Amino acid sequence: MRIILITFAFFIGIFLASLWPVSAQVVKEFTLLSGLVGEGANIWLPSTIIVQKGDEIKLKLRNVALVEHGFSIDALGIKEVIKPGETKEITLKPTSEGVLRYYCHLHPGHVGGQLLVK
Ligand SMILES: [Cu+2]
Repeated sequence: MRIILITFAFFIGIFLASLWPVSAQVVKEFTLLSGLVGEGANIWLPSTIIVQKGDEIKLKLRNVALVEHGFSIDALGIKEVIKPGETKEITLKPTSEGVLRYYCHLHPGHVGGQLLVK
């Protein structure tokens, strides 16, 4: 009887271990909007995003304006153009701490923001 219980417990343990995730890949997702605020000022919102270095990050860049806008992060070599009404997804993984500026490379007056990597 004792050997049956030990064998049963062994197989239950193997079954439970198979349910445990080997590596939980966490992707942090943010949606950024480009549009008009106030009297014709273009802006990327939110203006600050805070992440941890090494995080897998997905940015959904959504242009709700009537003209195309750019999205650039020079430090990561990112340079995208998003058409009106379009949502573009990019993924990145900052490997060092710092403040990475993001901005629209098409319009100098377009207010950008910063990606804070802690
Ligand atoms: Cu722009």
